[in-house]
Amino acid sequence: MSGSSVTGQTVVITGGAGFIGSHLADALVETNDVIVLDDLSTGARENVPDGATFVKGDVRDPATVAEVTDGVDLIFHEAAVVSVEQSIDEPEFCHDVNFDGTLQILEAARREDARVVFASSAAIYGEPTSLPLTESEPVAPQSPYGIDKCSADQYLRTYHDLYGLETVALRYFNVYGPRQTASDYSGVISIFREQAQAGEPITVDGDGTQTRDFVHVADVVQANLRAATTEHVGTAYNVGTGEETSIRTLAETTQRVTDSDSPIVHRDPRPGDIAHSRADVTKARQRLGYEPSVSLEDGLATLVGE
Ligand code: NAD
Ligand code: UD2
Repeated sequence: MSGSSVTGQTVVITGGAGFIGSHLADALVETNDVIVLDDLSTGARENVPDGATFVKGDVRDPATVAEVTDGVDLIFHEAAVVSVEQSIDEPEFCHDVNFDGTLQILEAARREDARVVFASSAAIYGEPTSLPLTESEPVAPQSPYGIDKCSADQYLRTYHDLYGLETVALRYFNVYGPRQTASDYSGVISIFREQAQAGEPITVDGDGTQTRDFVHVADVVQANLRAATTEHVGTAYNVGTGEETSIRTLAETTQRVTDSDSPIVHRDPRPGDIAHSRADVTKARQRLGYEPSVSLEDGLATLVGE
């Protein structure tokens, strides 16, 4: 995994049994003391690499967080309820986890003087006013999920400005890769791949002209490793590729890469869906040395046979 090296650290990865967190654990476990805190609500124990210490627990619980972060140098905070739809159905529960849970982590980091690298989201921008999206794009989250990510993202900067805590928020665009579970709520790439490999119709919402910036999990890990050692802290960085792909093109590419006979069918558009999304990654490139390295075609190939 490219990116500046993190070695000899005591590292906590919340959500480390999940899709992104477990790839982060894989990248760190050989050269660091890695502790994974996860309640296994959507993560899987088998995702956690051998050599990591696994603690089943909740980021909302102060005693658990205090125990797990005792003596920690670096915290990657990935744990969250990631479903936008679930945040709309259960805003209070998702606020508890995604906002209050993050505050627990920030308070623990303040006690331990540990760096926090936080999984923020392009969801904080809502419908872009211009593309590509820079970090100075006005925030306008459209879901409780986006609001909680936006608030937490701002808290990281404030904890740096008020207490001198080393914090970095990484605003992930649409992440895909091995171990992303396909469910009604998961990313479109995992859903299309599962449909194509099962020979089921590939379901495009609306006319499929809507676009997203799909970033492979290997590049998200790269960004996290660079954020862990950068001197440019107390700020946020977009993590994407700078390329946008239409959902219709994604469906056709998935069909081809999986050599599937699945037909592509169009459904009703998703209410409130964002029309276009594409990251400007200049700030991460210049300050972190981040360089997206996995093309969508190559990235999709890593999923075939998963
Ligand atoms: P995921 O669901 O695989 O990972 C989340 C992990 O957090 C799971 O292992 C889950 O069990 C754990 N978790 C949830 N609630 C918890 C709690 N209360 N206490 C402890 N652990 C808890 O999803 P992911 O895609 O790997 O997301 C990781 C992070 O990246 C999340 O913060 C998500 O909001 C953010 N993110 C993801 C994307 C994407 O496209 N996947 C985009 C933007 C931001
Ligand atoms: C949301 C979050 C993002 C991240 C992501 C999880 C926002 C603005 N963004 O992104 O932060 O958490 O979810 O991956 O909240 N689609 C289809 N057919 C399907 C499924 C989806 O056409 O079977 C379309 C969907 O209508 C949308 C696009 O694919 O236009 C992307 O949907 P998504 O759920 O993968 O991710 P998105 O962009 O809503």
